[in-house]
Amino acid sequence: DTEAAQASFDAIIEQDSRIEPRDWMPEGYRKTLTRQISQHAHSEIIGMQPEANWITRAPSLKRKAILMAKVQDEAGHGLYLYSAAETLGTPRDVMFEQLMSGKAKYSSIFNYPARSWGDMGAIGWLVDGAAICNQVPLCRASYGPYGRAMVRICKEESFHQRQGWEILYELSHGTPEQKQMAQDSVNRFYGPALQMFGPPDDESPNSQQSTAWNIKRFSNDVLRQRFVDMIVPQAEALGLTLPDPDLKWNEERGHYDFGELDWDEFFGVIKGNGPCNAQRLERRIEAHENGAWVREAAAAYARKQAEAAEA
Ligand code: FAQ
Repeated sequence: DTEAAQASFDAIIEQDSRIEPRDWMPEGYRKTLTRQISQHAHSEIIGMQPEANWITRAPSLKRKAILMAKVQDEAGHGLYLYSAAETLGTPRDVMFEQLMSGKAKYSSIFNYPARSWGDMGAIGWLVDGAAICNQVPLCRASYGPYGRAMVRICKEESFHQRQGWEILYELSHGTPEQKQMAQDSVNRFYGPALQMFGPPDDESPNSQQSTAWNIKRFSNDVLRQRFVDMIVPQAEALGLTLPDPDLKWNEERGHYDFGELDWDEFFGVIKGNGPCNAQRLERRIEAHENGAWVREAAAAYARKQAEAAEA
């Protein structure tokens, strides 16, 4: 009965152990995980667009090969995460539909344009850097398939961050124009990257319950602070500055203080009004439609195989 099932679920959470797909779970737990994991999958898939935009314009064959590999990794992460989300009962088609109709959210960061090669560096360093800070604790999320997916994904994200850092390093040690390009990219991506961690804790409606269920391990603000503390010395090593006049070491707190972010901008972007929201969705729908023949062919092949096995 439900009471016994709930008690066993509570005990698993209490022991900080794992819930697996066949285990009983409260509807709210299933729902919030489906929401978070599918949003994460959508982010990976939409997140391919800003960088794919630069594959044909990479400055060398080697850079092109690296960037192509990174974008392919993102596709892999997306598919991996859709698989994890499907174990909770929502079919992939339904999740695709939610994305394409504009109902589902994906990370705010991917609604900003990638204007220069320097942006490939800033995306790798700051966006993948923020993604790692947020996702390493998710490796211990209570839902087994999600936690295990995160372990693999984080390994690849580390390579992504390193390649972004290296692009910026090269640029900032190049000509004055190249250094300026790197600085301009960091200036544009810094604020939006900090917003990837979500709204401030006192405006984060899901945090409390997700923390109680051992999905979230640290609050949005705690992880944002961890990220700022991590990137300040990295920016110094790059020879670049972070565009925040309030950024300052606070001896007492043992952390860097930083300025208030533009939350009106953030909420505007997640409502669909960012600079690239419409274009991102348009491209995704177009790609989905262009792929219809592949899905049809795969389904026909599977049907034939099944018929042959029966005969
Ligand atoms: N953008 O109550 P909370 C990547 C929504 S990394 C858009 O705090 P929660 C790698 C939130 O969904 C990026 N929406 O929510 C890559 C909620 O709305 P809802 C993806 C946001 O879930 C790099 C509402 O605001 N990473 O893709 C954002 O407890 C380079 C209230 O917020 C993940 O998804 C935002 N930034 O905490 C790929 C990580 N923040 O659903 C390509 C997994 C919040 O109630 C290139 N997700 N919202 O309608 C998480 O850790 C959490 O979901 C948070 C939000 C921390 C993002």
